[in-house]
Amino acid sequence: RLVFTDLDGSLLDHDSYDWAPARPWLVALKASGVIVIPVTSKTRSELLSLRQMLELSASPFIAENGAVVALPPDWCHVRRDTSPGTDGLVVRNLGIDIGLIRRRIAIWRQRLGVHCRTMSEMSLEEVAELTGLGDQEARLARLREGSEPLVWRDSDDAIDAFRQGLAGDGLRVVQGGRFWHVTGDTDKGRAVGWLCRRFEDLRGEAAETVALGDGPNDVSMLEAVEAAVVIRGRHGLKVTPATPRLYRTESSGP
Ligand code: 2M8
Ligand code: MG
Ligand code: MG
Repeated sequence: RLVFTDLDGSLLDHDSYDWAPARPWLVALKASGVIVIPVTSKTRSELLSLRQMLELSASPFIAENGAVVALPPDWCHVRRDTSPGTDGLVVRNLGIDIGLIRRRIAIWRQRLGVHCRTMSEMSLEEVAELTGLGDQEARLARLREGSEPLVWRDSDDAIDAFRQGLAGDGLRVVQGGRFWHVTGDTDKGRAVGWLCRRFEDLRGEAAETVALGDGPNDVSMLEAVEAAVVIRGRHGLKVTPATPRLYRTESSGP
C-alpha cells in the first residue's frame, strides 16, 4: 500500500511547517508496512533533510512538482537505473533542464510584457520573507533542478497568455500554495503513475493507492490514485479533482 502526500499545507502546516499532529499516524502506517511517499513542490535538497525529520528515509520521494523522482536502493532497477549518488538515492528527472525553463520564462515575459518575479531573481532574504522559511531552508528551496517558482504580479488574463506561450514550448504552469511553478511536461500525477509502475515492476503486483493534498498542483496526483483526500486549504484556492473516491477534511494541514 502506498500513501502519497503533499507536504506544505498537507503533512506540514501551511505557516509553521509543523507536522506533530500527524506523527501518530506516520508511526502507525510504518508499523503496518504502508509506505508514505512525499510528493511536493520542494526541491530534492529540501527533501533530503525533511525526510530524516519525518522518518521517511526508506521511502522514495517526488520533488519539484513531479520533475524529480528520488529512489532508495530497494526501489531501483539494476538494469534501468544509473548508480546512486552519495546520499544513496537514484535520481530521475522526468522534466526539463532548469536553465531552459528559466530562459523561456524570461522570453515570454518580455514578449508579452507581463510582470512576475522568479525565485532565481529573488535574494535569499526575499525568499525567506515570502515563505517564512529560515535562511538555511530558503537556501535549499533555491536549489532548483526542474521547476521554477514565481510570484505573479499581473492579471488573470495575463497568466493565461503566459501559460499558452510556455505551453508552445512544452512547458507547464501550476499553482502551489504561494507560488506559481513552471515545469517541463510533467506533474505530480505523472510522477505518481511512474512510481506506481515501478512498484508493480519490482513487486509483481499493483499497489493500493491513496493520495492527500491541499492545492491545485495536487489535482493530477489526486486523480492518479484510487482514493483521494483533499485537505482543507488556507489559501482559498479551489481544488476539485475528478475522481469517484474523494474525502474532504474539515481541518487544515497535518
Ligand atoms: C514553494 O512551494 C510551495 C508549495 O506548494 C508553494 O508554492 O507555496 C517551493 O518554492 C518550495 O521549494 C518551498 O519550500 C515552499 C515554501 O513555502 O514554497
Ligand atoms: Mg500544498
Ligand atoms: Mg506542495
